[in-house]
Amino acid sequence: MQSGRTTVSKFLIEQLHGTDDQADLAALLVDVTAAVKAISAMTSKGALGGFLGALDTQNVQGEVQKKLDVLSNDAMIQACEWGGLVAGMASEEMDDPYTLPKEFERGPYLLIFDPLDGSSNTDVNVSVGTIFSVLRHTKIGDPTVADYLRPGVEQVAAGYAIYGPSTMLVLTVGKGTHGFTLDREIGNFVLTHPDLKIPADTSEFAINTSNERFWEPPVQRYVAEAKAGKTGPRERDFNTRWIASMVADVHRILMRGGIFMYPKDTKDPSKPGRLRLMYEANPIGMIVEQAGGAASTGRGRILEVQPTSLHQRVPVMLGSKNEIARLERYHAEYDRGEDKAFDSPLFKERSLYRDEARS
Ligand code: AFP
Repeated sequence: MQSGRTTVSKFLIEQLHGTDDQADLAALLVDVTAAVKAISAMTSKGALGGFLGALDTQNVQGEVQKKLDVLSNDAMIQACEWGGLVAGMASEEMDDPYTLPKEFERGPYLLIFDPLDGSSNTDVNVSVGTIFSVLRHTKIGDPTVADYLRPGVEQVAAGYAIYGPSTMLVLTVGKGTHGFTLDREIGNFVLTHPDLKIPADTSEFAINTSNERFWEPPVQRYVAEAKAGKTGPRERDFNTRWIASMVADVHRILMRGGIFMYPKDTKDPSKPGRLRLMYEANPIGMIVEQAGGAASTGRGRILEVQPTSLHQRVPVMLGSKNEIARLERYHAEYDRGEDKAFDSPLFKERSLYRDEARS
């Protein structure tokens, strides 16, 4: 290590010193970084690695699995199952929680992860990521599904890795959000972005606008007002971005502000949102809150949602806190039937959306 550089293990030992988690949590997160380095190596090989393309299997949500989804899942399990630090693991790619082989000691944590978020982007060489959440486990014996179903406020650590032009790790143990960059020559994550802060205000938003006609009216109102720019009620121009890889969109927001929305929509009435609570919304919500931002369903704090199933979906709105507060206000006004915005000319032209959403 070059002098003056802080590696992720040194940083974690210092951050957790004197806490209940001081020995084991740092060790577990270092195991997670080992998996992240392996996934980074696989994703960066691209077509040369032979890892691109889909398998003929589906995950529990009926999505076709990519080879890299499965390989990344295996990498996380292999890096974290042996050390006596986890009692069990759950992931987007496994229908049920993973029970550790008999020979491995059970540890004090549950690890929940999305091994390769945005994996539909791998074949087109766009940034993807790994998201992880850590809960304490104090019971004896292998955890049941019910042991995992705890709200995001109980997370003791959360983070993500982004496999972009550089590989970065962004994590929190509840003491701010911090970013590390992988130095491939020495094989270590080095602290490069301490104490990240999301600006409270922004003029940039990320949403998949192809779903606009399926959104609820409060989200349609927010986006219509932003798109109206200087000539609309917000009296300033906005900018949009959509990478279709949540980690990459969130990373941009941590670097320069903005908001990300994957709201509830009526496209598939059986799904109250696209993103998964336990391994996408909760860990990213903790990261965002620890950086001074907000993470909401539009009607409440994501981290306070009581999970009812491992793979449940949730509406997600997060980022610069004043814009998230505005979205929550729009939802509250709509729910109280006090939303005057729908009398505005912005919506007269769009009565189709309004009528569809209210019906
Ligand atoms: P995949 O992991 O299946 O590519 O899904 C990525 C994701 O969960 C999230 O990372 C994106 O923000 C969102 O889905 C993209 O959804 P759309 O395909 O509807 O844009």
